[in-house]
Amino acid sequence: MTERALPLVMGVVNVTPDSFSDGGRWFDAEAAIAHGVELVAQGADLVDVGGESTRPGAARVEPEEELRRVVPVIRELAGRGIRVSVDTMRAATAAAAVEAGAEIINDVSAGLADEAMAEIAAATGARYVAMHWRGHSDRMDALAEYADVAREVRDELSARVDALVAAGVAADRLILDPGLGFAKRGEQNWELLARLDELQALGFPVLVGASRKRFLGAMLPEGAPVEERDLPTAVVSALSAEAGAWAVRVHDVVATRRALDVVGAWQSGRRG
Ligand code: PMM
Repeated sequence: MTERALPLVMGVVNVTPDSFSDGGRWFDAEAAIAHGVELVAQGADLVDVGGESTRPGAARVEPEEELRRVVPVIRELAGRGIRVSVDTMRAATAAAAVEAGAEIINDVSAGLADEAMAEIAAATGARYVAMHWRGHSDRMDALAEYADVAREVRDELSARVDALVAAGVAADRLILDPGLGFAKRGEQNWELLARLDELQALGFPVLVGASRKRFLGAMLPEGAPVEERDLPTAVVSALSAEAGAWAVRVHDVVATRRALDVVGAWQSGRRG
């Protein structure tokens, strides 16, 4: 049995007033910074700072407002030695975030939302998460049509890799993400998770972002609070570890850390 490294835990810091998953509780630089520090204390390996909600149906945030939200938070967290990614689809925000200390650009559109992104990603030399995306949140539910979801997500991401590399992004800086919930219905998310190996076959690290998403809420009793999605999220983290994911992006770091501790103990049992 081969020993595999456990995935990194990426803790979510949303600096937004309208995120579905934490109700905008961290819409304030100081609160966001404190939350990022707390997530690291709980065992996050890096924190993902975003200033624009991508919840289904969400409207876009003005570029200046997005910058105003994320840059001070990133500067402070990175200044404290915390590894930071910036969750943005905008090249200008990505550039400012890297200048402020972010080491990863997490672009849920894989460069499709802003044609300047690939060039900026190349120029910064930052690592770059290319997530599978078909369109903005106000219309993504209508775009969830696939004959074979795992094959199409892999092929569409592979095309993005080609475009990014052609624009100068080094292949060894790339991380891929199946984009759970983005133009995907419940059963399509499960199929993508079950067939994660097909995405990994492209040869890049894979990030899994299932945390608190609708398809997990659908397993719970009607009206269950969003925090109840943290247990199913942690189980997805454990299974993602077994599937060889590079990182998991989660809101509740404690639960995922515990789940990964269990996976680690199980794996060490295999070694005897
Ligand atoms: N999901 C959300 C936001 N950013 N980034 C990546 N790479 N993968 C994801 O699945 C993803 C993401 C959804 O919004 P949230 O921040 O409210 O969870």
